[in-house]
Amino acid sequence: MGKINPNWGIATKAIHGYGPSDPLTGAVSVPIFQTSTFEFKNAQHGADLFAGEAEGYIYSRISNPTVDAFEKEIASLEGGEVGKGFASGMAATFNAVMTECKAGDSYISSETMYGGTHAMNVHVMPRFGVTAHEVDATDLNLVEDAIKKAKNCKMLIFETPANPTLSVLDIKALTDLAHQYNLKVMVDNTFATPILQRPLESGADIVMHSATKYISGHGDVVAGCLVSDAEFRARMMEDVFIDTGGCMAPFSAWLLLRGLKTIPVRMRAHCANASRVAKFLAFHPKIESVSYPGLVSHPQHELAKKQMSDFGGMVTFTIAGGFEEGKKMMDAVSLAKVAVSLGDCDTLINHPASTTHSTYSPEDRAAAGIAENLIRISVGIEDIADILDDLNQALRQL
Ligand code: LCS
Repeated sequence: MGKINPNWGIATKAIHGYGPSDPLTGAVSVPIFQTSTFEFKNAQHGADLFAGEAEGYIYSRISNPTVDAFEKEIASLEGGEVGKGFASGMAATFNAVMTECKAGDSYISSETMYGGTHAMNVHVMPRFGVTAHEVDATDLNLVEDAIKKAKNCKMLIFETPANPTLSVLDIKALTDLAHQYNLKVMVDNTFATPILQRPLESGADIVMHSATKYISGHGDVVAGCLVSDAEFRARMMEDVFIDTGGCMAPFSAWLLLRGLKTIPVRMRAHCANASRVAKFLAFHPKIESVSYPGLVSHPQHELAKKQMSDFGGMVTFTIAGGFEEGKKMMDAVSLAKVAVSLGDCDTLINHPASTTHSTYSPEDRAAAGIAENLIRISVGIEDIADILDDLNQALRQL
């Protein structure tokens, strides 16, 4: 009973992908193993566990049964061998890059990334002698030039759709290119989720999530994860993870398991609502431009159709009159909440240049295509009529 079947559909995996019920009690909801440490059978057992000669739990900074269940679940959804949970998305990205790169090495990053990832690239990594080269990854020639010029290049990292521009990158083409140069490829799949896009199926080596977002879905946890093969995970555990402490808390894992059970239905609702919001804004006279991968006007609409099963819950737009008008609109919404983060049931509205992407210099923001007057909406799963009414009344006040 409760055995994982790799042929299950994605909605079944979302509910049963962590495996059988708790063997001790039969609890159907995975118990929260809220413990820091695990009792050894005797002193020799402790020594054997530390020497890797016995399997079992030692200490929750290394592993924990609730976190294990989440890791199995996310690996099942992404179609990867193993998962690893982290305290946050940034901890996941940092662990992945530090596993591949040491002092003297470099990696290539798309220039359009979450502001924290950009800051890690340009502020944090140089402190460790690791260089990130940021490039426009919509252009494969630029990526190849950067790989050729980079010294001891080990990795390519990118997000698609990207935060916040929603530009879409070709996972298969970038992965094939990077593999010609023996680079590991990590795709930040936060915006798409495994429901809409599974990068490992296109050959990528590592998938990363800010699980804070759609994986949780309820805006109640900060967490991250990676899905990869077992070799990468073992190397990461040994070289970086265990001794730097970015572990996921058991309660976070439990919230994420709970969130994941509904991710297929939530994503369907997010996509349907976002598509309506994008079309509404596209025809509104006070709106200058709208970006949504589902619109035919989106520069990579055809690629998005090929690579994703739907277009996601994020929409960005600019208002005629610039950020001053944008501020007025953001202050006039009443259902949507002015907040960072995304992927919650609640609609959230945000100005990236002054918040999530304020880590970029104005020049870097311009290069990354992040307009100073761009506004980002994480479209929630409220009734679409109420979301549109709210945006409409806010735009009327301009
Ligand atoms: N990757 C993407 C695409 C993100 O959007 C974020 C966070 C991260 C990684 C980092 O994950 P965290 O450590 O926060 O779990 N994005 C945020 C945003 O757009 N607003 O607030 C956080």
